[in-house]
Amino acid sequence: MKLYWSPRSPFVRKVMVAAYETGTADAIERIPVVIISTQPNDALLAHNPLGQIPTLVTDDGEAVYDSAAICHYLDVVLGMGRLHPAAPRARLAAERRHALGDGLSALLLNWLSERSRRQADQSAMRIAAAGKKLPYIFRALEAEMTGTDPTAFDIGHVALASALGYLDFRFARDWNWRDRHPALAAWWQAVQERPSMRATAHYDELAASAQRQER
Ligand SMILES: N[C@@H](CCC(=O)N[C@@H](CS)C(=O)NCC(=O)O)C(=O)O
Repeated sequence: MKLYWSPRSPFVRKVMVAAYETGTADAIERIPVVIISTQPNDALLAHNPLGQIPTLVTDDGEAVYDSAAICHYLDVVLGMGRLHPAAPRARLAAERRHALGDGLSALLLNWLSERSRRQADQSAMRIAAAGKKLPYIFRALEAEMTGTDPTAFDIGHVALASALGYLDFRFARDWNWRDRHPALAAWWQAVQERPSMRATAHYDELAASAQRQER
């Protein structure tokens, strides 16, 4: 199967973490894509009308999107369903964590895109609105991780880890959350050691190639 992929996307990372956790990573051929929000990618649109990554194309030619559906496909259709608990309450808790992680990733992507615009075009109100939500999100995350089984790792944990990884990748200098959220910080420290997290670390291939050209 083929995955339209970028090393800079938190949603792609979530899918790749799920792939390593479910033992399906070796069956995935990664197709690198550079996403430019103002220029939808034609090759991607041929499979996904939303023009977004991650998009998976199965060996039968079926397109699967978005990241939640791809994780479900890898884990429940191809795998043993270990990331998607079957018990209703456990599943509900996992899906809420999943939503929180994906919501944080989306907020960070919007924030980065707003911040990347020319100063005169930036909306101070949008940036302030994102800033207002962050403490609420981190309070919820701290509550999630307080008194929890530190070894549990379901699809919600995959999404949370992907969002925190993206925060470290793009906003490490802007938002020091660790001191005020010790349970979350301890969880995050431990989770980064998982082989699935180590195998999927973000990098900016565009910045690296621009630096090489300058030399
Ligand atoms: N809900 C989607 C969000 C994916 C997403 O936002 N992908 C970004 C890159 S990280 C993208 O492709 N943006 C291009 C666009 O929206 O046109 C998912 O979970 O897969």
